[in-house]
Amino acid sequence: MKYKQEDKNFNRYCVTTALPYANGPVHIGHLAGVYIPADIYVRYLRANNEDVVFIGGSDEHGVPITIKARKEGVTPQQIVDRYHEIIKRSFEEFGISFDIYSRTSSKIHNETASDFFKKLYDAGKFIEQISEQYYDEEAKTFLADRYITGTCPHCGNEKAYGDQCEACGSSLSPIELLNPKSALSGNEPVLRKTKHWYLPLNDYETFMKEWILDGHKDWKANVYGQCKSWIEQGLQPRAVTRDLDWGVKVPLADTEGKVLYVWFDAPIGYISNTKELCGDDWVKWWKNKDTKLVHFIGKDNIVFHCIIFPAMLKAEGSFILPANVPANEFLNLEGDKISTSRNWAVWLHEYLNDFKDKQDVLRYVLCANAPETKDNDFTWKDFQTRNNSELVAILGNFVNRTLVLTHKFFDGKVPQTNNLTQLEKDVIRDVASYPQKTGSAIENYKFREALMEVMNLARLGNKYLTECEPWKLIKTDKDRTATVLNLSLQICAGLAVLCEPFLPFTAKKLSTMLNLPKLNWTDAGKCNLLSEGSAIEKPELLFEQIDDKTIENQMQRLENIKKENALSNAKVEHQKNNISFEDFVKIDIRTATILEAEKVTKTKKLLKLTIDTGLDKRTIVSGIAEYYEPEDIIGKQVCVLVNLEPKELKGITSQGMILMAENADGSLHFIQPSTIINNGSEVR
Ligand code: B3M
Ligand code: ZN
Repeated sequence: MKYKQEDKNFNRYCVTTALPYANGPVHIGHLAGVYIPADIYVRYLRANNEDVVFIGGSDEHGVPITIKARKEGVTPQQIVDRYHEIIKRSFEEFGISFDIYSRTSSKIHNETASDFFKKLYDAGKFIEQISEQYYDEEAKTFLADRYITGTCPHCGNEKAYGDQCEACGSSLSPIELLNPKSALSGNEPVLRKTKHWYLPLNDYETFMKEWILDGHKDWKANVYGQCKSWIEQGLQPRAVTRDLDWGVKVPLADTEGKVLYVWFDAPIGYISNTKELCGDDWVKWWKNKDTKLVHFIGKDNIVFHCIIFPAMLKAEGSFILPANVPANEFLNLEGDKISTSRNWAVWLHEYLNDFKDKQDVLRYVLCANAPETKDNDFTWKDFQTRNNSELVAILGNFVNRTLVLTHKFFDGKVPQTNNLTQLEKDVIRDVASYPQKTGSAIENYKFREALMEVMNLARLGNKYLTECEPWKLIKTDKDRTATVLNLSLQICAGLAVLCEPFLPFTAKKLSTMLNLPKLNWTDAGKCNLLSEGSAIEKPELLFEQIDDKTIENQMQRLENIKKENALSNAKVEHQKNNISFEDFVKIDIRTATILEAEKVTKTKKLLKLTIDTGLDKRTIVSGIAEYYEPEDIIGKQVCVLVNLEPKELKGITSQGMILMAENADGSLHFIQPSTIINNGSEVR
C-alpha cells in the first residue's frame, strides 16, 4: 500500500541507517533515534510486499577511534574489531532487521570509496589548497584537531580541544587555542604547510536551494530548518582529506600519510555495503530514479546527509539523491544528556542481562517516547508504567482474555460466527480503518502516532469484550458468545500483523499462538483471517508486570554512576584553591612505622593503630579497615600528618592522620617512602 502520494512514483526502497562509530557499544539513544524508526519503516514496507533493501554497518574510521586505540595501547583495527562485533550483536538481539550489517574497514569499501574519490578528482570536482596545520615534530606527524589541547580563548578552560571547548561549548579551530599542546608528545606543535582536497560546496548552493528549500518542504521541520540555516549562511569549500594514518588512503601520487576524511568515506559505506550484499545488482538501488532512498539518522548528522553527501553524489553525477532524511532529535536519560564518557547510558548489551527476553518492551517504550520533534527523556518510571499499564493492561490483557475464553468455552477452536448485531458491524467497520491509519502515519515517519493506533486497536478489542461480557453471556447465549469470541480472535490476528513492525518478537509469539499464515499489511483490517474450527494454541502471556524493586535497582545503578562521576570530577577536574607557602610549612608530615593494628569494635571502617613516629609512640584511628587486614599492615612504613588536632573517635583519642591515596574506585592505598628510612623524617 502506498498511502503517501509521492510514493506512487517509486518501485523500490533503499533504506539506510547512520553507521555508528565502532569505538563503543550502542545505547538506547541510538536505538530510539535511528534504528527503531528505520526498522519499523522497513518491516512495514516488507509487510506490503515492497521491494526494499535495509543497509547498516559500522563506521570504523576517524580520529575518535585512533584516540581510543592510543589510550588502550592497541591498534585501531583491534578497537573496531571489538566494537563492531558488540554493536552488530546488539542490533541482532533487538531485532533490527538489516539485510546487511557490514563495516567500513572492509576491502570492498576501501575500493568503493577510493574509486569514488578518484572519479571526482579526475573530473576536476575538487580544489587543491595548501594550508598551515599543526605538526608534532617529535611524533613526526600532523595533528588532528582532537589531538591538540590548549586554553579556550572564550572561557579560559585549559583543557579545550582543537575542535571544541567542552566547558563552554564553543566550536574552535586549533589555531585559536592559547598555549596549544600536542596530545601525542605534550610539546607545543608548530605550523606546517600541507596540501588537501576540498569539495567546493559553494558551487552547489543554487542547486541546494532548489532541491531542498523549494523541492523538499515535505521534510521534517527540524531537518528542513537546519538545512535552511546552513544554506542561508552560505556554503564553504570542505576539505575531504586529512593527515592521518588510519582510513582510506588518498589514491593519488605523493600523498603518504593522507587519508579520506571520515565523513567523506562513511556515507559511501552505504553504497559499499549494498554492493557487498547485492553484487552487480547494487546499481538499481542507487542509480534508478524509481528507487526511493531514505536515510535514518540523528540530528547531529543532518548537514552531512542533506548537504555534503548529496553534493558528493551530485558531483559524481550518476546517483540518485535521498528522497527523505527523517532525522530525530536526541533522547536524554533521567533528565541528563546521554554520554559515553560519563557512562550515562542504558547499554543495549547490558539491558538484556537485567530484562531477559524483553526486547519488545524497550522497543515499545523507545518508540512511544521517541524524540521525533524535540529532545525527549527516558525514565525508568515511565518504562515501568508503559509496560504495566499499556503493554500488560491493554495489549496483553486483550489477547490473553480472548485466548483463555476460547479455550474455556470452545475447546481452543475458533468458534462459528452467527448473526451479527449492529455492534459487530460497527466494530468490523472500525477495524477496517486501522491498516490505512497506521500505515499512513508510518509513511509520514510519525512512528509514535502509528504505535498509538496499534494500541487503539487493542483498546477497541478490550472495550468490545468488556461490553459483551462473554464470560457471563455463555450462560444464556452460546451462539452469541461464539460470535463475540470469533470477532475478538480476528482482532487479535489483525493486531499480530499491525504490531509486527514495532514489536516483532511479540508478533511472532502471537502469530504462533493463533497459527496464522504469513499475512500482508492490508489483511489486518479484514476480520476474517482465522477460519472457523481452526485450532488456537494454549495462550502464553505476551507481557508480564515489572515490579518496583526491578525499577529501583536500575535507578540505583544510575545514582551510583552519578556519585562516581561527581567524585572523579571533584578529584580530577578541579584543583583546590591556592595556599601560601606559610600555610604549607605549617603542615608537619613524618615517616613512621605501624607497630600494632586492631579493628575498632562495632565499626566497619576503623582500625586502631599504634605508630612509631620517630618522635613518640602514639595512637591513630584510621578509616582503612575495608582495604587492609590488621595483620597485613604491621611493620609497614607510612607517612603521618603528626600535628593534626587530636580527635576522639569511638572513645579513642586519635593523634594524627595516616596519608592515603584514593583511587578512582574509592579504594585507599598507603603513601610510602620509596625505600625504608628513619622514622620521624620530615616529608616536604
Ligand atoms: N559515525 C557519526 C555518528 O555516529 C557517524 C555517522 C556516519 S553515517 C555515514 O554520529
Ligand atoms: Zn571554553
